[in-house]
Amino acid sequence: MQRVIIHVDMDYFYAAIEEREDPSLKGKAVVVCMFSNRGESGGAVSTSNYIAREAGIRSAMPCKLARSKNPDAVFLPVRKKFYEEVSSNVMEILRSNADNEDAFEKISIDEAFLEVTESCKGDYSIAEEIGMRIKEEVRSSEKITCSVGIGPNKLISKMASSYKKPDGITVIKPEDVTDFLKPMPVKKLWGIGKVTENKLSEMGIRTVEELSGRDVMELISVFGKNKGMWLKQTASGIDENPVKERTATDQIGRMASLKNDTRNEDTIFSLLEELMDDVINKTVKRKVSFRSVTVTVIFSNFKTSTKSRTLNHAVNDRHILNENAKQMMQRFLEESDLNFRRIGVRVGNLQESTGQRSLFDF
Ligand code: DCP
Ligand code: MG
Ligand code: MG
Repeated sequence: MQRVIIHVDMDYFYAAIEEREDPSLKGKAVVVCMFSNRGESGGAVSTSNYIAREAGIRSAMPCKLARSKNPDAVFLPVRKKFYEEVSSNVMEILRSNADNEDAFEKISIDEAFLEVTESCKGDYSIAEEIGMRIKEEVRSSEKITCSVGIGPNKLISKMASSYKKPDGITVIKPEDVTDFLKPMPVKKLWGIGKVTENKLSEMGIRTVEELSGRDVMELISVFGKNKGMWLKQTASGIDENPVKERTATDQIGRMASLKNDTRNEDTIFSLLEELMDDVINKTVKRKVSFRSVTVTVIFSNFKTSTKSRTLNHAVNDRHILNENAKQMMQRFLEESDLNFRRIGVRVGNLQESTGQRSLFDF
């Protein structure tokens, strides 16, 4: 049987929760800001409600800039812990609408995939009823809205949920996939970033239809085998990835702001040490080894960049973490002349360290 997948994304999630908590915000522009440890002058926009978006306020924009775009907007600090509680309530509702416990995949604090192939027996009108029911359950339980996308795979359902927002529902049956994708600019394809968009544009490709019409060999010659094949498939609306739980606990990480924007190596590396100590202590406490190391830098202009390495095998070793994270951080320093604002390190692909010893044990 052809799969039927639902993707749900909450509408202006953090700001919607704030509106719910304070009815006096209704009708006003609301901006939720991640203030840095330097107080209200720093910080970036986490999200804003749709009234604020009319003034051009967007996620990741400096709060200062947002304020200049709409001085009357209400600015509120992020309350992440609280949003996480709301998120887990929502996720429980979504999970309970999936075919079974395992047919569920949370992909961020406000969105998830669920497979409903069996519940709807491949019938899209039943799938739509499930989608409507989810919206109703979320609304009555949490007093916030979400947008729902339904399609034959994750790619299509994900793109469908953002097609009509807020409070939308979009159903794309297998026979409608091509028409749905055709006119879209390639950057709307899930997984295509700025760099790929620019490369495609240089090749004269702007729409998904133009991309799907290109010969796969041509795409491979520009992007390499994996990416080339992926582009061709994605433009054709094909995505065979299963809906599968990726527990949030598959990673352990820490992030922190530098006291001032800086490129001073001592300052940066000493904060990195602190973060790595924390991370390694958590892995020890949880008795896990890791196979990947990721370093993130947020630059003074709020641009965010990450580097990752996969190790040959899982380890729990402070020195290996140190060495890899430092090398990646060094690369960041070499590649950019911007000041660093915030840095982070995390380990992933965690495995239980079953009695296996590492340098760290000695
Ligand atoms: N978020 C953040 N910083 C970003 C992007 C998002 O802190 N740069 C947080 C705030 C959002 C939440 O994640 O509320 C979910 O992100 P979405 O991209 O789903 O955006 P929203 O839910 O806010 O709005 P939309 O209605 O467009 O989904
Ligand atoms: Mg959202
Ligand atoms: Mg989202």
